[in-house]
Amino acid sequence: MGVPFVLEGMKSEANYPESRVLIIMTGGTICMQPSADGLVPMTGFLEKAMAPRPSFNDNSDPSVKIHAYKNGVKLTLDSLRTPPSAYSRHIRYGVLEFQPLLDSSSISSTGWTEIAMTIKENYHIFDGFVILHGTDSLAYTASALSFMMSNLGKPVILTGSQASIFALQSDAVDNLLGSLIIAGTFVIPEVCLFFHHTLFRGNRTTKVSASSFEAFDSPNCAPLAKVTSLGVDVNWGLVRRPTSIAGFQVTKYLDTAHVACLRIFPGIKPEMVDSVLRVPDLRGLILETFGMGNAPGGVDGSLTKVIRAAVERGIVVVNVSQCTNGFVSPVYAPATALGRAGVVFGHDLTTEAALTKLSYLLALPGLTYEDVTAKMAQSLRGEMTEMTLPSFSHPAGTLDTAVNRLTAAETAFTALGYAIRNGELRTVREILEGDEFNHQLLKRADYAGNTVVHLAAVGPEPLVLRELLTRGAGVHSRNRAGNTPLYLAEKAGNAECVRLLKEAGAHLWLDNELKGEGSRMPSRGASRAVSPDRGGGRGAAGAAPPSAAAATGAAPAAVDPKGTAEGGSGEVEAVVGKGDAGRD
Ligand code: ASN
Repeated sequence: MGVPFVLEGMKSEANYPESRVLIIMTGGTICMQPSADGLVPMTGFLEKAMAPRPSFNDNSDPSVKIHAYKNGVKLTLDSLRTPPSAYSRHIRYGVLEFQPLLDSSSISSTGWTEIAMTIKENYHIFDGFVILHGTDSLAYTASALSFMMSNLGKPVILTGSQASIFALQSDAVDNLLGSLIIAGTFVIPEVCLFFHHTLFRGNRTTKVSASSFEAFDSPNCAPLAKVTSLGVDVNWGLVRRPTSIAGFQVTKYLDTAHVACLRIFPGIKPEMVDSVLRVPDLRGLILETFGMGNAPGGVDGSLTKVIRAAVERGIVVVNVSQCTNGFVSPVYAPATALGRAGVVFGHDLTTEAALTKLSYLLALPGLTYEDVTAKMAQSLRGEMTEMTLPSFSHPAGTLDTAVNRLTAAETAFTALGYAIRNGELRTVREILEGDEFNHQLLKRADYAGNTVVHLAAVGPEPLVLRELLTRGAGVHSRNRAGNTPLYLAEKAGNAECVRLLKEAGAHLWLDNELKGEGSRMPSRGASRAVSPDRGGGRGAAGAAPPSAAAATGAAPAAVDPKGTAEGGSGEVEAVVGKGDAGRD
C-alpha cells in the first residue's frame, strides 16, 4: 500500500475521533469498467470499490448513515470509515455520485458549478472534500474551482487515477486514500490536486503524462505536501490562507463561452489569429507563445496589428508560455511588441489557470476591461508567482543556526501570547512584522493546542483578533480539548470576538441533524453540545476552561519553550491534534 501511515487491518479503538469527509464522484477512469464501447464510468463506488477494501473500511457499525445536501434536498448516505491513521483518527466518509458520471473530457462549466455548489451546501457539515474526477481535464477543474471559491477554510482535494480501481495494478487506492487522509487530517484551506503521493496547489497543475502514474506536475510551484514513509510532510510555509474577514463564498458561473485559447506556431498566419479574434461575442483570448512570451511579428508586424485591433475592440488577450516551466515577460522585442499592442502578461500561469481565471473574471459583475486586465496580472489564489518577493534572509544550514532560529521563533510566540493576553495591539503588530517567520507564529500552538486565535478569542481586545485574522490566521483550529476559538469566545462572553469570528467564517460543530446516528465520536473531555473534531485527538487535555482567564491563563507561560511537552514541539504544522489554522 502506498500510503504508509494507515496500518491496514489495524484494530480500531473506539475512542479515536472521527473526521468527516464528503467524496464527490464525478466519474473518470478511477470508477470505470470495460464495456462494449470501451471503458465507461460505473455507479455504486462506495459499495463496489471501497467497502471490500480494508484500508477504506474498518468494518465498524455498517448502519451509520450521514447526511449530505444536493440541490437543497437532504440526502441520507451510507457511510464507511477508515481504520485509524497514524494521526490517531478515523476518516468517516460518504460518496455523493453525480448523474451521469462523466469521462472528464466532457466536463464543462456546468459541472464546475455543480461541484462548487455541492461543496457550498455541505460546507458546514464536513471537515473536508475529496472530488473524484477523470484526469484528462482535472487541472482545468482544479483551477476553475480555485477561482470560484473564495475564503475557503477547508481542504478541497481533487484526485483520480490512471488505471481503474477495479484493475489489478492501479494507482487508484493510493490516490484516493492519500486524499481522504489529508482532507480529514490537515486544515489546508486550498483547492488541491493529489496524485502519486504529492499534493499540489490545484491551479498550478498540468497533466504531463497520458499513461504514467506520475501524471501531474506543478512546474512553477513546489508541492504543498508529500506523502513519505514517515507520514505527510506538509510545506506549511506555502499553504495559503484567506486574509480578509469574510465567510466562504462561491461564484456560481464562469464565462467559458466567450474565451478561446490559441497556440502560436512557426508560420502561423495573422488571418488565422484574426479569424479566432473575430468569433462573435469573443471577450478573451489566451495566446500560448514561444519561450518568454514571443510571437512572430508577421509581415510588417501584421500579427501584432491584428492583436492590437482586437484589444481596441475590448478583447482581453493574455500571453502565457508554451514552456511548462518559467514565465513570460517583455524581455525580447517580439514580446515587447505584444505588450505595446495591449497584451497582458500572464507571468507563470498555466494555460489551464489562465483560461479559467479569465472566464471567472469575465463573469464577475461590474468589472471594467481595466479591472480584468489588472487582476489577470496579479495573483488571486496563488495561481501565479507574486512579482515582488519580500526580502528574505535564509537561515544558514548549520544545526546551530537552526536551533537558534527555532528558539527565537518560540520566544517570539511566547511574547506574542503575552501581548494578546494584555490586548497590546501595537506589540502584536511589532512582533508579527519583526519576525520573518510570522506566518509560522500564526500557526503555532501552545502545549494545550491553543493558537493565537484561541488566545485572542478570549482576550480583552477584539482589535487584536481582527489583526490576526487579516494576517491570515485561521478560525477552524481546535485545541487539544477539541474546542474552536468561537466556542471559547462564546463561553467567555466576548460578544465582539464572537461576531468577528463568525464574520470570518467560524462555526460551531453542532450535530443536531446527525443526532441518533451515533456517527461522530466526541473526543475525551469535550462538550457534547459542540462536537469536537479535529484537534481533539489522543492526548486531549480535557475541555478548555470556559472563562477567559482559564482558557488563556496558561497560554503565554505555557508555550513550551523547548518543545518537549506532551504532543511534541508545540508546532501545529505536523499533526492536526496539535491544532491548526485555516478558515472559511
Ligand atoms: N479519460 C479519463 C478521464 O479523464 C482519463 C482518466 O481519468 N485517467 O475521465
